[in-house]
Amino acid sequence: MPSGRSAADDGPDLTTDERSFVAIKPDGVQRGLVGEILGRFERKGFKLVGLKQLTPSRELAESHYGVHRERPFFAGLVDFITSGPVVAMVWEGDGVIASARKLIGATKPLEAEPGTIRGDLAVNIGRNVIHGSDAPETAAFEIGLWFQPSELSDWTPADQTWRTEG
Ligand code: 3AN
Repeated sequence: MPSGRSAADDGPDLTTDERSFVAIKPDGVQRGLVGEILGRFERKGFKLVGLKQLTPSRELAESHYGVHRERPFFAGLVDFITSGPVVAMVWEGDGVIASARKLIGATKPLEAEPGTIRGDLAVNIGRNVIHGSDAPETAAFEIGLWFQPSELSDWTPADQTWRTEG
Protein backbone atom coordinates (compact mmCIF):
# COMPACT_ATOMS: atom_id res chain seq x y z
CA MET A 1 0.00 0.00 0.00
CA PRO A 2 1.57 3.36 -1.01
CA SER A 3 2.28 5.95 1.65
CA GLY A 4 -0.62 8.26 2.35
CA ARG A 5 -3.20 5.49 2.10
CA SER A 6 -4.62 3.63 5.03
CA ALA A 7 -6.49 0.35 5.18
CA ALA A 8 -9.53 2.42 6.08
CA ASP A 9 -9.52 4.01 2.59
CA ASP A 10 -10.54 0.58 1.37
CA GLY A 11 -10.74 1.61 -2.27
CA PRO A 12 -9.24 0.00 -5.34
CA ASP A 13 -5.52 0.58 -5.72
CA LEU A 14 -3.90 -1.04 -8.73
CA THR A 15 -0.49 0.23 -7.66
CA THR A 16 -0.25 -2.60 -5.11
CA ASP A 17 1.28 -5.78 -6.35
CA GLU A 18 -1.08 -8.46 -5.06
CA ARG A 19 -1.29 -11.23 -7.62
CA SER A 20 -3.61 -14.18 -8.16
CA PHE A 21 -3.31 -17.28 -10.31
CA VAL A 22 -6.38 -17.88 -12.44
CA ALA A 23 -6.80 -20.71 -14.95
CA ILE A 24 -9.49 -21.43 -17.52
CA LYS A 25 -9.86 -25.20 -17.37
CA PRO A 26 -10.15 -27.47 -20.44
CA ASP A 27 -13.97 -27.21 -20.47
CA GLY A 28 -13.79 -23.42 -20.68
CA VAL A 29 -11.29 -23.57 -23.52
CA GLN A 30 -13.23 -26.29 -25.40
CA ARG A 31 -16.46 -24.31 -25.04
CA GLY A 32 -14.90 -21.16 -26.50
CA LEU A 33 -15.25 -19.13 -23.30
CA VAL A 34 -11.69 -17.76 -23.13
CA GLY A 35 -12.55 -14.30 -24.49
CA GLU A 36 -15.67 -14.03 -22.33
CA ILE A 37 -13.75 -14.90 -19.15
CA LEU A 38 -10.65 -12.81 -19.89
CA GLY A 39 -12.95 -9.87 -20.65
CA ARG A 40 -14.56 -10.02 -17.23
CA PHE A 41 -11.20 -9.60 -15.48
CA GLU A 42 -10.13 -6.87 -17.92
CA ARG A 43 -13.38 -4.95 -17.53
CA LYS A 44 -13.16 -5.17 -13.75
CA GLY A 45 -9.87 -3.28 -14.00
CA PHE A 46 -7.27 -5.81 -12.95
CA LYS A 47 -3.93 -5.96 -14.76
CA LEU A 48 -2.94 -9.02 -16.75
CA VAL A 49 0.71 -9.80 -15.97
CA GLY A 50 0.94 -13.41 -17.23
CA LEU A 51 -0.90 -15.40 -19.89
CA LYS A 52 -0.23 -18.68 -21.66
CA GLN A 53 -2.01 -21.76 -22.93
CA LEU A 54 -0.69 -25.22 -22.15
CA THR A 55 -1.86 -28.78 -21.59
CA PRO A 56 -0.63 -29.47 -18.05
CA SER A 57 1.48 -32.53 -17.29
CA ARG A 58 0.20 -34.95 -14.63
CA GLU A 59 3.07 -33.82 -12.41
CA LEU A 60 1.96 -30.20 -12.67
CA ALA A 61 -1.70 -31.10 -12.11
CA GLU A 62 -0.94 -33.30 -9.10
CA SER A 63 1.13 -30.53 -7.53
CA HIS A 64 -1.55 -27.94 -8.23
CA TYR A 65 -4.28 -30.08 -6.66
CA GLY A 66 -2.00 -31.59 -3.99
CA VAL A 67 -4.30 -30.56 -1.13
CA HIS A 68 -7.00 -32.80 -2.64
CA ARG A 69 -4.71 -35.84 -3.01
CA GLU A 70 -6.72 -37.94 -0.52
CA ARG A 71 -10.14 -36.96 -1.89
CA PRO A 72 -12.16 -39.47 -3.95
CA PHE A 73 -12.40 -37.07 -6.88
CA PHE A 74 -8.61 -36.47 -7.09
CA ALA A 75 -7.82 -38.89 -9.95
CA GLY A 76 -10.75 -37.65 -12.02
CA LEU A 77 -9.76 -34.06 -11.36
CA VAL A 78 -6.20 -34.69 -12.55
CA ASP A 79 -7.50 -36.60 -15.62
CA PHE A 80 -9.76 -33.68 -16.45
CA ILE A 81 -7.27 -30.84 -15.99
CA THR A 82 -4.67 -32.68 -18.11
CA SER A 83 -7.16 -33.57 -20.86
CA GLY A 84 -6.55 -30.50 -23.01
CA PRO A 85 -5.39 -26.91 -23.12
CA VAL A 86 -5.67 -24.71 -20.04
CA VAL A 87 -5.32 -20.92 -20.20
CA ALA A 88 -3.12 -19.93 -17.27
CA MET A 89 -3.14 -16.33 -16.11
CA VAL A 90 -1.75 -14.06 -13.44
CA TRP A 91 -3.85 -11.01 -12.58
CA GLU A 92 -2.59 -8.15 -10.43
CA GLY A 93 -4.23 -5.45 -8.35
CA ASP A 94 -5.32 -4.50 -4.87
CA GLY A 95 -7.53 -7.22 -3.43
CA VAL A 96 -7.32 -9.33 -6.58
CA ILE A 97 -7.27 -12.70 -4.79
CA ALA A 98 -10.58 -12.21 -2.98
CA SER A 99 -12.12 -10.26 -5.84
CA ALA A 100 -11.27 -12.95 -8.41
CA ARG A 101 -13.01 -15.52 -6.19
CA LYS A 102 -16.10 -13.30 -6.20
CA LEU A 103 -15.98 -12.93 -9.98
CA ILE A 104 -15.59 -16.72 -10.27
CA GLY A 105 -18.39 -17.66 -7.87
CA ALA A 106 -19.03 -20.70 -5.66
CA THR A 107 -17.33 -24.04 -6.39
CA LYS A 108 -20.69 -25.69 -7.11
CA PRO A 109 -21.97 -23.84 -10.18
CA LEU A 110 -25.64 -24.33 -9.29
CA GLU A 111 -24.92 -22.48 -6.02
CA ALA A 112 -22.91 -19.73 -7.70
CA GLU A 113 -24.70 -16.40 -7.94
CA PRO A 114 -25.93 -15.22 -11.34
CA GLY A 115 -23.44 -12.65 -12.59
CA THR A 116 -20.47 -14.75 -11.54
CA ILE A 117 -18.51 -16.77 -14.10
CA ARG A 118 -19.65 -20.13 -12.73
CA GLY A 119 -23.15 -18.79 -12.04
CA ASP A 120 -23.52 -17.70 -15.65
CA LEU A 121 -21.49 -20.30 -17.53
CA ALA A 122 -21.48 -23.65 -15.69
CA VAL A 123 -23.79 -26.28 -14.16
CA ASN A 124 -21.52 -29.05 -12.83
CA ILE A 125 -18.79 -29.09 -10.16
CA GLY A 126 -16.59 -31.29 -12.34
CA ARG A 127 -16.93 -28.80 -15.21
CA ASN A 128 -16.75 -25.48 -13.40
CA VAL A 129 -14.60 -23.80 -16.10
CA ILE A 130 -12.17 -21.82 -13.98
CA HIS A 131 -9.80 -21.90 -11.04
CA GLY A 132 -8.70 -18.99 -8.86
CA SER A 133 -6.25 -18.94 -5.94
CA ASP A 134 -8.00 -18.86 -2.57
CA ALA A 135 -5.37 -17.15 -0.39
CA PRO A 136 -2.04 -15.27 -0.62
CA GLU A 137 -0.03 -18.42 0.20
CA THR A 138 -1.75 -20.51 -2.48
CA ALA A 139 -1.46 -17.67 -5.00
CA ALA A 140 2.31 -17.49 -4.46
CA PHE A 141 2.62 -21.28 -4.70
CA GLU A 142 0.48 -21.56 -7.83
CA ILE A 143 2.12 -18.64 -9.65
CA GLY A 144 5.54 -20.21 -8.99
CA LEU A 145 4.27 -23.61 -10.09
CA TRP A 146 2.77 -22.49 -13.42
CA PHE A 147 5.01 -19.56 -14.44
CA GLN A 148 8.68 -18.72 -14.69
CA PRO A 149 9.47 -15.23 -13.33
CA SER A 150 10.52 -14.19 -16.86
CA GLU A 151 7.00 -14.99 -18.12
CA LEU A 152 5.46 -12.27 -15.94
CA SER A 153 5.33 -8.64 -17.12
CA ASP A 154 5.79 -5.62 -14.92
CA TRP A 155 3.94 -2.85 -16.72
CA THR A 156 1.68 0.13 -16.13
CA PRO A 157 -1.59 0.43 -18.03
CA ALA A 158 -1.79 3.72 -19.95
CA ASP A 159 -5.16 4.43 -18.31
CA GLN A 160 -3.98 3.68 -14.79
CA THR A 161 -5.11 7.02 -13.37
CA TRP A 162 -8.60 6.35 -14.74
CA ARG A 163 -8.80 3.05 -12.86
CA THR A 164 -7.59 4.07 -9.44
CA GLU A 165 -7.17 7.27 -7.50
CA GLY A 166 -3.78 8.22 -6.13
P1 3AN B 1 -12.40 -24.05 -5.97
O1 3AN B 1 -11.99 -24.42 -7.39
O2 3AN B 1 -13.71 -23.30 -5.95
O3 3AN B 1 -11.29 -23.40 -5.19
P2 3AN B 1 -11.80 -26.46 -4.46
O4 3AN B 1 -10.40 -25.96 -4.30
O5 3AN B 1 -12.56 -26.90 -3.25
O6 3AN B 1 -12.72 -25.42 -5.23
O7 3AN B 1 -11.78 -27.70 -5.44
C1 3AN B 1 -10.89 -27.71 -6.52
C2 3AN B 1 -11.60 -28.36 -7.68
O8 3AN B 1 -11.86 -29.71 -7.35
C3 3AN B 1 -12.95 -27.73 -8.02
N1 3AN B 1 -12.83 -26.58 -8.88
C4 3AN B 1 -13.65 -28.87 -8.67
O9 3AN B 1 -13.29 -28.93 -10.06
C5 3AN B 1 -13.08 -30.08 -7.97
N2 3AN B 1 -13.95 -30.54 -6.91
C6 3AN B 1 -14.07 -30.06 -5.67
N3 3AN B 1 -14.98 -30.74 -4.97
C7 3AN B 1 -15.42 -31.72 -5.79
C8 3AN B 1 -16.36 -32.76 -5.66
N4 3AN B 1 -17.04 -32.95 -4.54
N5 3AN B 1 -16.58 -33.55 -6.74
C9 3AN B 1 -15.89 -33.37 -7.88
N6 3AN B 1 -14.99 -32.40 -8.07
C10 3AN B 1 -14.75 -31.58 -7.04
